[in-house]
Amino acid sequence: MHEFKYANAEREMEFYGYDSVIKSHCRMCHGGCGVLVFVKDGKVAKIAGDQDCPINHGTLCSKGLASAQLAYHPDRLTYPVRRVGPKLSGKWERISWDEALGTIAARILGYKEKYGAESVVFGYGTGRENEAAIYRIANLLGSPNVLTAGHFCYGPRIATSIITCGTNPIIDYENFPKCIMMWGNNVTISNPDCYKGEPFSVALDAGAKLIVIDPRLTRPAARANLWLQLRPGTDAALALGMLNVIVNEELYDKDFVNNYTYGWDDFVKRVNEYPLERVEAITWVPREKIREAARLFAVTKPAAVQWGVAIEQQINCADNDRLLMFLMGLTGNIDVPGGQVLFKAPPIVNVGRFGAHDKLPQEQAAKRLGGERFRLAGQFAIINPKAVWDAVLDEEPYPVKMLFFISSNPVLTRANAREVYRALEQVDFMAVSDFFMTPTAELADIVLPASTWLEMDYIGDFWKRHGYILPRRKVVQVGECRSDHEMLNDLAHRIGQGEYWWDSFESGLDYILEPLGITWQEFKQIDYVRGEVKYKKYKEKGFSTPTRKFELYSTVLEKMGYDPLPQHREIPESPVSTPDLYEEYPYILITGARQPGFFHTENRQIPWLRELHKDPQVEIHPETAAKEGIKEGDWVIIESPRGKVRQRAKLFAGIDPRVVAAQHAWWYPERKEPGHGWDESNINILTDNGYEGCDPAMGATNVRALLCRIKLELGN
Ligand SMILES: Nc1nc2c(c(=O)[nH]1)N[C@H]1C(S)=C(S)[C@@H](COP(=O)(O)OP(=O)(O)OC[C@H]3O[C@@H](n4cnc5c(=O)[nH]c(N)nc54)[C@H](O)[C@@H]3O)O[C@H]1N2
Ligand SMILES: Nc1nc2c(c(=O)[nH]1)N[C@H]1C(S)=C(S)[C@@H](COP(=O)(O)OP(=O)(O)OC[C@H]3O[C@@H](n4cnc5c(=O)[nH]c(N)nc54)[C@H](O)[C@@H]3O)O[C@H]1N2
Ligand code: SF4
Ligand SMILES: [Mo]
Repeated sequence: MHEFKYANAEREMEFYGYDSVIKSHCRMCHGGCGVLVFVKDGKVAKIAGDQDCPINHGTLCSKGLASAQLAYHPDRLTYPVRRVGPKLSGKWERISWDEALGTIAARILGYKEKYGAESVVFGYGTGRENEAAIYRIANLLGSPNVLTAGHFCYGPRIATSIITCGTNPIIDYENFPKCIMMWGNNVTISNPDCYKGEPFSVALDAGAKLIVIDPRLTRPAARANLWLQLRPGTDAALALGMLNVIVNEELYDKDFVNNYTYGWDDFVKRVNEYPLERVEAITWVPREKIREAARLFAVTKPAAVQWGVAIEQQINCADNDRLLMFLMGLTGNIDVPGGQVLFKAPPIVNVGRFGAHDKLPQEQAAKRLGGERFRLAGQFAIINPKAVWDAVLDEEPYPVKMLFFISSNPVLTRANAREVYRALEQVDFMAVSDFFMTPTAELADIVLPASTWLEMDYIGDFWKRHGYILPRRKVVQVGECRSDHEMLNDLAHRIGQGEYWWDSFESGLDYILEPLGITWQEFKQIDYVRGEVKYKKYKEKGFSTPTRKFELYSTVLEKMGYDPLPQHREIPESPVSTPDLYEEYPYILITGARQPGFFHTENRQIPWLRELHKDPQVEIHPETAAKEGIKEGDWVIIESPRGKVRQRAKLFAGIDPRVVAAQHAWWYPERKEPGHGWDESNINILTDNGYEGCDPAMGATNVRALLCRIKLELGN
């Protein structure tokens, strides 16, 4: 048994009669928190935070604590099933893994033969740590089409940081930033990607100044030195305004600018197109506040930008990401202690190499759906979801015949949900791997039961950029559930990829660890491995970009035919771009701000977590509510030109009266009829996915700022 620091562990073991305690790493969200899992009679009895873990230092969130309620949920799928009868008939029969994977393999090979490998689309959800195996099977098959949330989540941060400075700059909380600018993010709730809320809170307690850029008064905004309540979707203009101040007041790091950047003069011309009067008019933020924020951020060292997904789910996605990197770079905060570090991963086979991207033939890569339109995305193997729905529904530019979703619920999480639903109803064959029979899984032909994090061995945080890898250790087995990696390893053998896979997936873990010189069994014995920590690496080698400089003027975007400098584009549906529509739909709708107990569509059936959020809620300013005759708790109809849904009013003075904020990903697993009310409160019924409204380089769909109207539901 491992040595562990947990004050009550031994007493609890004795008092409750636990049989064992196993160290592992949670993955109820993007994962990473160290846990101690107490086991009794072969079942998980309790989960506690591991104080030795450098990621969470013993803290856990509600989702991590409730993990066992997911693992042992009575509705959980514990064996493979095949649909009998038409879609939504609700009739399923139990089949063996052999039959399930045999059928899926035969379909894959059949479609490949008849329509080409590109007619088979794999899809995965966010950060479930199965992407390396999914890309591996797709690339070896010859399909360039892996559908993810990468067009509007995290993928843009990776793509834009690679073309700007070589990798994603991660905040060095260990060395205490003295100023944090939290931008379109709420890390203490979301704990996303490479970040957890705990080190952020510790940095604030240690005295860091805080600037928050958010249209809503979040908890961090309430304790911030400055809160900039911008008009949703105007982040690019705001960042350009701040950069204008930093440039014209000469608050930038001159050594960095002179020696390590590319395109300064052009960049200065561009920021001068954004004087603060113009920026104030676009963003609704008073110019004095913009100036104050720019100064505070630029003069306090070290400083860091805690950025989030809100800046990516917009038409200015890639430019927003680059602008925030410019704020980090020009103030001298890249690769310095307490700033934003280009961390090195431990020497392992990384996600990209494991994903076998080099095995995808060029002529197949050229067929990537949407790759010609969204060229930056295409280069990073990311596709826009609408391109998949079009290929299913209209067979344009070629037919897609099979969808295989492994940890994704696109009926609720992708824009224009009715179109998504139509595509899933119509596709020739669909397989899903999930924990539950979700509204997406219900449209499948075969559904496979997936293991939770408590039921698998894996290398946690293997895809992240913070420099750590952590062993996730299998604690229990539930039914016939299999991890996605084991399932794909088996499937790969059945479609002729055996030579690239392993007899058992444990050897796949050994393969990942090979460059480190250890095996999985050895890795399992240690707490974590961290890559070498070194600052200012660019001083020796430059940045890993075509010019070896920090690219303010992007030579990569220029080559792809895009504007090499960032700009503000007005969002497609707004008081400015569609004034007539604004008369009919007089509020700006933002969607998806995270809730602590849920992870997108997940956890609405988990008792402790549903207790935290019983119904979907839409935040409305009290003045707006009064104008519309809406009271706290009323059911409200929210409507956009695409459709309408219902959520409950939450009166909230921390939002601008011209803006409302609805929750995303709602369905009702407690309702037993097929569909589980998937279209009743699902905000993606309202969002649009038209190509014109997407970011031109990344194909990011705009789900953060659209127009809507609200009214009291009759019968309240
Ligand atoms: N309107 C609006 N829409 C949004 C957003 C928004 O802010 N607003 N946010 C978007 C963002 S950022 C993202 S990343 C996407 C997320 O979109 P998705 O990743 O599609 O999110 P989920 O709907 O949670 O889908 C995960 C499904 O996989 C299952 N699952 C969980 N873990 C595993 C596993 O290990 N293996 C398998 N096989 N199944 C598993 C869960 O039960 C669930 O049904 O949603 C996006 N949609
Ligand atoms: N509990 C929980 N945790 C999660 C998730 C979850 O569903 N539940 N999802 C995970 C995923 S996949 C992701 S991507 C992350 C996302 O996590 P974060 O990056 O923290 O993003 P959100 O909470 O979606 O939004 C952050 C803030 O952006 C604000 N915002 C909305 N529109 C705009 C805008 O136009 N500009 C600016 N500047 N701000 C705006 C919202 O008001 C909100 O407070 O969370 C991850 N963690
Ligand atoms: S933040 Fe994520 S990894 Fe940490 S306990 Fe919560 S769900 Fe688990
Ligand atoms: Mo995401």
